[in-house]
Amino acid sequence: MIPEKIVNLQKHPIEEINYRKNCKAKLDLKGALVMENFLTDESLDHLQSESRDLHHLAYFCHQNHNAYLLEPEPELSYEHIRNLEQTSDKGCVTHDQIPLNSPIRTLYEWSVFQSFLEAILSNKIFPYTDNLSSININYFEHGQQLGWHYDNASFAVTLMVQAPDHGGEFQYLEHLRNFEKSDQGFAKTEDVVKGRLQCKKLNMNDGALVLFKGRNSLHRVSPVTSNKSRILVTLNYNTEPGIMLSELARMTFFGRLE
Ligand SMILES: O=C(O)CCC(=O)C(=O)O
Ligand SMILES: [Fe+2]
Repeated sequence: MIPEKIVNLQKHPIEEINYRKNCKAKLDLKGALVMENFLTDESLDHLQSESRDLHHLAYFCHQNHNAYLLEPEPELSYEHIRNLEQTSDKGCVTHDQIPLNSPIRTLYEWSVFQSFLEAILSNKIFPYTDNLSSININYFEHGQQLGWHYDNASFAVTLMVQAPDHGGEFQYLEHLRNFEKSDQGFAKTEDVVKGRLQCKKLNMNDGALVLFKGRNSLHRVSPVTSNKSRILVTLNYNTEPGIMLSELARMTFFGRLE
């Protein structure tokens, strides 16, 4: 499929300078940008059947972590928000398992799409150099979730392939910590995790592209409560060339190194 047939360019003219400026302004203001109907019907159909076909290859992992995705701080108790354990479980299909003719590969590599991302993120972007990490298809089945966390990366790019019928909500609250200034934002982080501070919700339907700045925004995917699973592609880029995902992360999420 040629790239011009993958993206709904009538609705999202990602080549246009003014459209790019508009998207950048929204992302900078809100820390998140949901572009509904980013995919054409044709490429969404293709991607939905492809990801259902690949489901049997998914590696499912269950993981406990804290919101800061760091080793526990021994000076603090287990109940302290810095150490408090969150649960994540999901399945993952890796880049090397995605067919060469898949529209998500074409999109990921398309120079226009990359320059659109670079323009709105104000950064150069590069793929991972290991063969597993650049494009991942993630599956959240009934009861599965992603626990509260802050991202290590400064931005995330995702494509919603199949939204669940119930649960599996993307919940977040922005500017809760300041990573750059080493402010860990313990009090507000704890308030959100314990449900004392109301978080926001990002609605995303099948075919939506989502850009999210998750380094200082606490976020999670709540447990899926329908039998229809949540299927979401992450399009992973780095701001520097030549980066591999760490061996620990590859073993955790993919169950192998290559
Ligand atoms: O599944 C999502 O929508 C977000 C995933 C996420 O937050 C992450 O991979 O860090
Ligand atoms: Fe995240």
